[in-house]
Amino acid sequence: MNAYATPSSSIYSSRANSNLGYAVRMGDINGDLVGDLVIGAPTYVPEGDIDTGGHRMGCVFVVLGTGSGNFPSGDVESAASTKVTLI
Ligand SMILES: [Ca+2]
Repeated sequence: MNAYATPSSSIYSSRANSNLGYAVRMGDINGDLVGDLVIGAPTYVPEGDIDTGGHRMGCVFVVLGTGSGNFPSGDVESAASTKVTLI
């Protein structure tokens, strides 16, 4: 048995120091009976916004699960269906 199975999905942030995955919860956000992910990135600074270093904004991303039981892979900016910026 392989203790390190290959993941079916991989989600990352191309934004430096975003701390994507600091908090992760799963639930059915859109009511389609398929599990979805809510992923926190407490120090995420959206593109175009100024990174002041000591006072980062943060974001919460919602990534919807697919009917096959997987999640989209790639940068969270494109994988997420919804992004909420915290200020
Ligand atoms: Ca769902």
